[in-house]
Amino acid sequence: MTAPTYYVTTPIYYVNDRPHIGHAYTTLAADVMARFKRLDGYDVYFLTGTDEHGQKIQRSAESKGITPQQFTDEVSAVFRALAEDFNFSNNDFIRTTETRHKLACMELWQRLESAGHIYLDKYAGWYAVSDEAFYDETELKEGPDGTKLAPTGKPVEWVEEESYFFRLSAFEDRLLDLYQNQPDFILPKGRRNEVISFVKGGLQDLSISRTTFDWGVPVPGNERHVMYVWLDALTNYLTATGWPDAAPRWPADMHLVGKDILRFHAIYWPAFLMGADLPLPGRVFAHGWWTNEGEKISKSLGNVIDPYELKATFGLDQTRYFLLREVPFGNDGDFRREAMVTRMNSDLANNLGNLAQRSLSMIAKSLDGQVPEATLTAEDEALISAAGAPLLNEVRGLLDVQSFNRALESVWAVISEANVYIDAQAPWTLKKTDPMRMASVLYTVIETVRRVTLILQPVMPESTAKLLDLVGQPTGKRDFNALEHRLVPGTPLPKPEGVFPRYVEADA
Ligand code: ME8
Repeated sequence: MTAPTYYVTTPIYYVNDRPHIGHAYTTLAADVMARFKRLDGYDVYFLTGTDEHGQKIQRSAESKGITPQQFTDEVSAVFRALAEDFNFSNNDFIRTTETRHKLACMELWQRLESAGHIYLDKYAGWYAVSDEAFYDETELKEGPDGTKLAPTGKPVEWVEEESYFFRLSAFEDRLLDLYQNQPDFILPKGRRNEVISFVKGGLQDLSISRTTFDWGVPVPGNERHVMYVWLDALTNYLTATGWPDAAPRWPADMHLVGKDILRFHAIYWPAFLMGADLPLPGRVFAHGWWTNEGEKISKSLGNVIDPYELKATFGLDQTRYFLLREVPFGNDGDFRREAMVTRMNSDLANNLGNLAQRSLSMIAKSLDGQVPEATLTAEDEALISAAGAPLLNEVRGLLDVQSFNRALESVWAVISEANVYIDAQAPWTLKKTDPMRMASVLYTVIETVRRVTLILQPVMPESTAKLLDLVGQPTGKRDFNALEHRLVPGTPLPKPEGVFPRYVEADA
């Protein structure tokens, strides 16, 4: 039987910026989806990369006095390194300056053109280079000094030039049908409703080429024009499947994006695909934005959250856990250092770490460091079973709607039960009164730890690998099938060591 496939993407990031929390956050969520699906038996393709064309990048390169190609080579490498440093398991890293991508863009353009969806006209209107987006006069607001600003707060400039247009207005009904027939095409629900009302408000044709700069994919047949950077960027999801050659991985199952770029993914992208007669992705999920200690994050305030600093201060897996546990994925969230420390110490060091450490050190000291022989009671069995198929099913269902925080909550419900169990059974007392019962209790605890650890692998790959070593789970057997087996008594265990350190504030 061939494995079912799963194709998940992140936005491709603009190379004009250092990686910040927003970049790490979306890619982390995609990584967890990808890792979970792999362990669950899927053939997974996980794509991330960099968005390298357009006026914004051209200007950034100019301001540094280097060519856009030099500039994008440098910054793209920084994003590639982020993927490695955060243990992201992407299968591919795409750059829009690659030949494979330019060819895919030109092919998509030609298909749209030959289907009659593209025409040449003149654009006159507002453009925000920072957003690489066109805005209607009615959407603009006034800045403090009387200048006009995009709804995102970014400055806009007046653009008047010859431009190709995509007949977006012709796709209104088909888009509304899509949202209707595929109710979870856009998640979360609140965002879906926003998109629906935007489309119902009427769509204007979209300017899809520019002539006043040249850092982009040339328009086939008219090289004075380069393609609008969003048409170019969105096509990356298709390029990476090998399209226009045989592309069995298309369509993507899931595009993960930030809420600010939902419109491009949920309106423009499906319209382009419909226009080219290509299958549509399964879902676009828009996550919320982080603030820092209650403040909007901005370079000018100097409060950008650096993912590397979080990793250095709290540890990589601790950071990964916090970001997904603290805030529902679709909501905005506030990064508070105090909350980070609490999660690290209470959930990880105390609840999970201590449970494992206590039981494994008793086994090392009193039971020859081997998986104990056990005679299990109904209560023992109940705890072990709760950490098996029912928990996996619950987590699977929650991850299928990107509810990372609730999935982690349900794992921690079982970890808490195991803590209540060990305290009630008090194996440290049984050591003197009933050593056989002590062995069964410790077996029950480490088997439960083994199970929850298997399920937690996608979120904390490094720490769970260490913990699985400590409970004697063979390295080649760590997919979810391992939940159907149990630890074998007599298996020798390595010397226990703590996996989840406590965070201790350095003395000022
Ligand atoms: O938009 N909290 O690239 P980008 C959470 N190239 N997420 C945040 C955030 C915050 N405070 N700030 C930014 C682009 N983000 C395009 C995508 S895809 C075909 C092209 C997120 O480098 C934001 O929502 O600006 C977006 O998903 C990403 O970081 C930044 O992307």
